[in-house]
Amino acid sequence: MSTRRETSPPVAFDSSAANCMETMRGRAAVLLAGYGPVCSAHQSVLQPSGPAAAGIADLWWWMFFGALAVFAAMLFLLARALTVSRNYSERDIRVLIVVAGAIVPALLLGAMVAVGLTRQRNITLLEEEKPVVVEVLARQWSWQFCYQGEDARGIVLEDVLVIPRTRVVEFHLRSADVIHSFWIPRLGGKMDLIPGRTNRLRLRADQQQAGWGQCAEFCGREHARMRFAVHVLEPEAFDSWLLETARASIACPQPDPTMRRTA
Ligand SMILES: [Cu+2]
Repeated sequence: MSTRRETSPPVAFDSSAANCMETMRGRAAVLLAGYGPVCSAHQSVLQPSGPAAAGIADLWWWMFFGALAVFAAMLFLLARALTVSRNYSERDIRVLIVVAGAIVPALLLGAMVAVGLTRQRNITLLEEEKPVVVEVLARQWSWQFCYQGEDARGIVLEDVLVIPRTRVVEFHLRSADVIHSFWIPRLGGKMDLIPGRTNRLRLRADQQQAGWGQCAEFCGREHARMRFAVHVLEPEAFDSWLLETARASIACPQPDPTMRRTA
């Protein structure tokens, strides 16, 4: 029995995103000239649509402004060293080395770790219960999503992911050939799919615009096109979609160990 039994998504593709993708494929120069801001929103980590991505974006801004402050301080010290002539004592030099070389970096790195730890719960979502479970099978160069659970029997989507808003989704990630990386920039961090292993990743969408997912590990010549649309439905609409779409139970697609790898 064939395990490749795909199901149509419940809503049409986001046309602005689709237009953007076409633009990106054929018109790199035009993209650079002005289409960038329009397209970038679909895969921007700085426009988070869920708590994991928000935690990562927060961390990114802290690091950005921290690095900016250090850069400004270094420029100030450099300008001062070039313009002010002064003889430093042995003690001044030791103090400078200890303060600028040990104490300040330790404080900055400590602050980064503290910010990271406070965001950890939101990024991993491990404490949330009863997630929707989706088996993900990646192969050169497409994605298959197989929904788990009584209400989701037989639902398999290809290159389209449908998830409920405000509910945690746990992805079980496997690869049929080479190493890929599962990444929905507006929902959270990336996770590798490694042949022979199953990795787990939890994400939650709090907004309906979640953009596109993308393979984030170079996996062959069509790697750049290995992406998928993400549709976020209201929880009730998602449950209705499951009920309407569920079919007779079939097994989720499995990696084929004899499958040839393509460069
Ligand atoms: Cu890939």
